Amino acid sequence: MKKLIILFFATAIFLLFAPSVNALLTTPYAVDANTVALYHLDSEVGGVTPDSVGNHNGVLNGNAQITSAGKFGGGLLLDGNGDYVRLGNVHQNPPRDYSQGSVEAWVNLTAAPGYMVVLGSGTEYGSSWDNGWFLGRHPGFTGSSLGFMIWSSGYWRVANSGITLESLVGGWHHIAGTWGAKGIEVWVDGVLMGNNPGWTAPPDDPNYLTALIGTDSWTWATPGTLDEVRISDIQRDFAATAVPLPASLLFLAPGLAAIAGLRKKLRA
Ligand SMILES: [Ca+2]
Ligand SMILES: [Ca+2]
Repeated sequence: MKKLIILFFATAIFLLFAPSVNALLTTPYAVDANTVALYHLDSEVGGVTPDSVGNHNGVLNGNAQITSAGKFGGGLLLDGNGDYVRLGNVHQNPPRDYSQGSVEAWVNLTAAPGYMVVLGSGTEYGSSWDNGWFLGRHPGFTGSSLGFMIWSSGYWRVANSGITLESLVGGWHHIAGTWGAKGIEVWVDGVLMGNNPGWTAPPDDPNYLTALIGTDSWTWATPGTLDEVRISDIQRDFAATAVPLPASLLFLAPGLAAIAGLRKKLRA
């Protein structure tokens, strides 16, 4: 009987504390109070793809097209040469908090160019001057890795993930960058891969000309499919959300213990 009781508690404790499953989102985001702009990239009409917030619809350029093969429903297919979506300044009209922020996307890369931007902001496409945020690879600042950087006090302030773009090719990955009180952060697949906690100031210019999906002002294009692009005015925490075990499993604990006890009795 004593062993049975021990077994019962051991089983119950195991089930209570069994490692919970970590998972990134499995359904598209909904707009919340901190969503500045959100693109499901499921549709376009006349070359315009909707912003779920409703203020900054994206304009497809080059050969950019909506494909059915996104992460969640449709996605944005880019050939890596002149393809992008222009958003305008998503922090104006109406004005949004620029003191902190997050930018993120799901990416399924087909290649890893030396210079590549998934999400960027600054001057116009082709104007060769970025001065907002930069989620991608810049060999001069992020080496061979994916990095996130902001143009702040007249220079790039960087968080480097240490993950090469090459290692991200050929599968879906969630990538994100944030700025604000926690410093600059870069996230990959729900893990904080690099940060710069000492730099808490925002990018310099809230009146940047435009944000771009899939490239930047230098035309450093991303080849592949993008989905679920979101820009927020808080520093989001992208740590993969713990999924609690279903309650039904906990109810199994006494049953498992009873079965174990019964077997013991039968053997006796
Ligand atoms: Ca989608
Ligand atoms: Ca093209």
